[in-house]
Amino acid sequence: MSRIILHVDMDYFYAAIEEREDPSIKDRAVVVCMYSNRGEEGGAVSTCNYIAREAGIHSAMPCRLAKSIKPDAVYLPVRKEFYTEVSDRIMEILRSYADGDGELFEKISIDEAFIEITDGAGGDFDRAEEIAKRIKADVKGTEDLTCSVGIGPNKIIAKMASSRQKPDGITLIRDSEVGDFLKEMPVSKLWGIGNVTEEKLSEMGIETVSQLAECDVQELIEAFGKTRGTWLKMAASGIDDSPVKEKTASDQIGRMASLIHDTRKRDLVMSLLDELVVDVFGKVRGRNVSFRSITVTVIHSNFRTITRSRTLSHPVAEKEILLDISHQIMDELLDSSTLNLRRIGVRVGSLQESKGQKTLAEFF
Ligand code: DCP
Ligand code: MG
Ligand code: MG
Repeated sequence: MSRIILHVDMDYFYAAIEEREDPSIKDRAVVVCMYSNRGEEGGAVSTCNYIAREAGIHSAMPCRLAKSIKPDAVYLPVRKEFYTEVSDRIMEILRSYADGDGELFEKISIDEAFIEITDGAGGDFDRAEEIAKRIKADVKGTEDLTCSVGIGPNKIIAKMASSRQKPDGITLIRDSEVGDFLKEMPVSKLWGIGNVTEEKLSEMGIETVSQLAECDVQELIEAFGKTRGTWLKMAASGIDDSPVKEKTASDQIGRMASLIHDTRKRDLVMSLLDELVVDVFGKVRGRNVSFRSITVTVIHSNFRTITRSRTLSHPVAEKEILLDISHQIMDELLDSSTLNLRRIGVRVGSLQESKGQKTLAEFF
């Protein structure tokens, strides 16, 4: 059975958040600028909305140039912390759809992530498309932002598919369609190929992905070394076995689980929460780390996801604290809505190695 992987990328992310915060600018060109320490003159465009893109403005362009092209656009400074908060909430929503209780999830930048849904979709690409629609509706309903989704049998294909129809699109590439999808693509479009590789391939007479796929692997290995050469051949052939796995997973330990049936009965919810806490704490112990943040997630019967976190003043590794704070947060979450819960999760983050520190109990 083919894997099914989604890649989600938010549309004109920073500028879309600014539009949402101030709807009066929605019909105008909006440009978000990263000003350097040289002030407004030295800045570069972080991103812009699609109206500004039609005028020729794009990321990394000097702001001064953008202003000369379109003096009547709205220019706003980057508010990275604010966008990060929005991103964190979106990532929680996306994670809640991933197989393995949210384990098969990989955030790759502030506005994009891979979600494996092979099991969730029962291996069926049509069902995967329905899930993609639900995710888009969920993100739109919760954060009032749109995203584009690529669906494919592996990460490379999913990633390239998501940029096919932007904004607000879904692009589905089945296993059997991978060859056609890649065929006439220039090598520069293959995810993972940068300018240097592109130039080197061009010198070898390779311009398209299909040319690369047909190239003798030995020739690629001679030019790029074993690992990279083999990877190029595989990627161009649409083969990518790399797992969906959080790179920063080392900084978080969490678990999610479904309630036996949708409910908001406190004792049922808390007893599942306790099981999850015990499990998470076991892993904390196993890795000999302390944590500084605690996050509880609930997914309501209508699939709406809500997340709340607490950051402690210093790292701890105490089960009682984890239990206590998880309960507090869960009580708040139960209070905040009358809907039944479908799934719940608990996660600790901001991990630090416990350097031989012992808890009080271990001294006796
Ligand atoms: N970003 C940045 N500087 C860049 C590229 C991006 O600061 N050179 C920031 C701003 C973007 C965010 O990262 O909003 C996400 O990058 P994307 O490449 O996904 O671009 P957008 O989401 O803005 O647009 P698109 O709709 O094309 O995805
Ligand atoms: Mg984006
Ligand atoms: Mg992106």
